[in-house]
Amino acid sequence: MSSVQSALRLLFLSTPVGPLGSGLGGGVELTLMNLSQELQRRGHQLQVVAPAGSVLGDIPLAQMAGKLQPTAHTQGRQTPTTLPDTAVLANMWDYARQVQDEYDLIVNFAYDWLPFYLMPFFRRPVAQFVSMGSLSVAMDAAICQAAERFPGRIGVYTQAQANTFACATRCRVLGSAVDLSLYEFCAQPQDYLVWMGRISPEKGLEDAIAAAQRSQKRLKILGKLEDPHYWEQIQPACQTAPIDYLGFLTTAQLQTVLRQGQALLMTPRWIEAFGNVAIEALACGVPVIAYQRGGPAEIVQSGKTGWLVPPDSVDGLVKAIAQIAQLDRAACRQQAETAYSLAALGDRFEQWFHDILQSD
Ligand code: HBI
Repeated sequence: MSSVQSALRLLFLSTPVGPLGSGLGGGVELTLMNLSQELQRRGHQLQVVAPAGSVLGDIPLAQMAGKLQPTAHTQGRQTPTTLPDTAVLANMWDYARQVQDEYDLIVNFAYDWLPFYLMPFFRRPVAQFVSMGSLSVAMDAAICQAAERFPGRIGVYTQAQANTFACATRCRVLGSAVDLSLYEFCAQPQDYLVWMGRISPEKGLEDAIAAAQRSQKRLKILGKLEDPHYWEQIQPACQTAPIDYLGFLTTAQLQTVLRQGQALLMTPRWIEAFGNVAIEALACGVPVIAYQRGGPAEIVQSGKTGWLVPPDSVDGLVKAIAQIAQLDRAACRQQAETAYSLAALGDRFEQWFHDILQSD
């Protein structure tokens, strides 16, 4: 049973950029799957509202029709808020308005303006889980106004992510987690490196390809091909580098590839809010070689469970790849079990929800 007094009735609203299970929602899909499973296991009642076509294990789902929302991470900082006609985001929140009295707490996981604007229009408290760092003036204003007006209601993955907002000190750092039972430790890796993530410019895949080529190591690439134009752009480098693109795999499939890797390369161009792929790797005993920026910089214990290198330095990646042998695969798994288990995540979110309901 949960550590808070009674079971909570929770309504979670997902990202409107794609159905759950499509990979378009990136790390938020994994967070929603893991958090929902753990809270349901603890006896809380919850329902997840998401675009039609979503799948989320055995978690009760309310699927909404409507046009998907343009992704915020590819727009510019001055981009005005947009809402397509028959927007799925609007339909999701109209549903939430109708059912709100059946729930104790509403939690938004969409990185969009509307859910923030609607907070004072709801009778039930709305909590905001912010899944990326600062991307636009409009969202920064929405997030910091909510932090001001509704203290304690803004949750984030990491302090590095919170620090990208003016209201950094008013954000609740909640971290992330993986279901460790889905990841099998591997002590003896094969001779290849791994890169995982949405294939989109902000993830810096071209640097991982360059580093693998200079290290003469095969690179296996996993993830949703989100930006075909960008993929075309980096193809020339791929012709000469030994790479395999394996597409967007389920967790069960991806961990069979990931666990046998010598290391995971993380090359974020932006402030990665967390970097769930880092804890997926650690859970398999795979060390993480990452640019020292954003979430991964708070996860990797450089010299022990991976290497942190100067941001955007391919030389730094190559140097770290040459020093993989110094890293301890058992320590990687141990770090995941200590800090990134579902139980640890469930405790952090339960406490956050309890604190919100206490102060409501
Ligand atoms: N863009 N507009 C919008 N809304 C989201 O919820 C959103 C997004 N871009 C990316 C994204 N969510 C997730 O992939 C990240 O939060 C992890």
